[in-house]
Amino acid sequence: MATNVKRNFYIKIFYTVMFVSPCLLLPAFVPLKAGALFPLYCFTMSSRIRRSPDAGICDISVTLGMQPQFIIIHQQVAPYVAHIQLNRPKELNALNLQLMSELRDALKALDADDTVRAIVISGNEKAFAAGADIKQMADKTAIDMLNIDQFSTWDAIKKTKKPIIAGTSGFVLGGGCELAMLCDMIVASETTRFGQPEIKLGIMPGAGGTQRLTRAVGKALAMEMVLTGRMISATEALQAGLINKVVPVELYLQEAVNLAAEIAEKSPIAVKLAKEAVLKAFDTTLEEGLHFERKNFYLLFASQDQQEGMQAFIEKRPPVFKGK
Ligand code: CO8
Repeated sequence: MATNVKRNFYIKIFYTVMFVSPCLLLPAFVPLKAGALFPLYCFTMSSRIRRSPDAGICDISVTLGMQPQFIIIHQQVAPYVAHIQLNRPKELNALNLQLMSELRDALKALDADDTVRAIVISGNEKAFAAGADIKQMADKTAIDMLNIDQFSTWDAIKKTKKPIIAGTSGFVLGGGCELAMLCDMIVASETTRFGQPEIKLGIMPGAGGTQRLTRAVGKALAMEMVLTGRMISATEALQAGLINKVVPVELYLQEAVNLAAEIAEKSPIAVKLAKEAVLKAFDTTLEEGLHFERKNFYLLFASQDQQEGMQAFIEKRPPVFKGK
């Protein structure tokens, strides 16, 4: 216990130095409104790290077995909401193998954590992620790529059962766009640019870009983006159905957290089964999808949350969902 208190004290000092000092210098270099708010947000979030409502201290690095290098995990940024921040700012959060492994491990740990019901993934104001790490891939042969098998990491991320909201700003390109589309919803700042520029590198999307983008925005726009590499604005992405909302840059992260928090108030079992059913729509026939939906619907009548939700409605009070 004493060790925990001491450790949390050092963590606070660390985050204060890391985030508040740059905050004091930032107004000299960038417009005040967004630049000053982000470090402030990080500081606020860091003070909540490792805290959870039910379980007291929750140390994700213990679960992970190591301290991640390229992501930061903020616990309880809102009740039952965790936030994973991609953190290779100098490289515009280019997704190298280690970052993707850390993201996979963090998502697996949060998926198994009862104090987490929804997850936000963000980058920073300049970039959610500018794609897979080109420098790491440049000298690889086809057989190297096959043996590295990085898509098994993506497949593992896809298995996350809890809802994931991408909070995006700046560049969302290539593998970055594919990662955002792997999330369940996207809240974008008005400065966000989405694109699949792989064609300019002599390759093509490989982590779902041709499939998920086409399903989201339709053949015409997907074909144009994939074959020309043209980026689209957040407004165009909203009109095309790729994202959920566009907000001013200083609000995108908070809005993503708000959306996650709204979902986290609901029954986690119902949310999990509903997410599964919606995703089923992408890889099955209507008939099979309806059948799948019905099974999940029946299953929820075995939960205490169903009884609580309906009883609370009848008694005109807010429900208290326990995920049981
Ligand atoms: N990989 C590696 N480094 C990158 C990447 C990247 N994708 N993007 C940016 N960087 C680095 C730059 O090299 C630069 O580093 P340095 O300072 O050492 O030179 C730093 O980030 C800043 O970048 P810029 O100076 O270029 O910043 P600008 O603001 O001038 O330009 C752009 C920003 C337009 C985003 C530009 O950086 C760019 O075009 N980046 C590449 C975008 C791209 O092509 N993305 C697709 C990559 S391929 C891909 O994602 C395939 C996915 C396959 C499936 C996933 C498997 C894992």
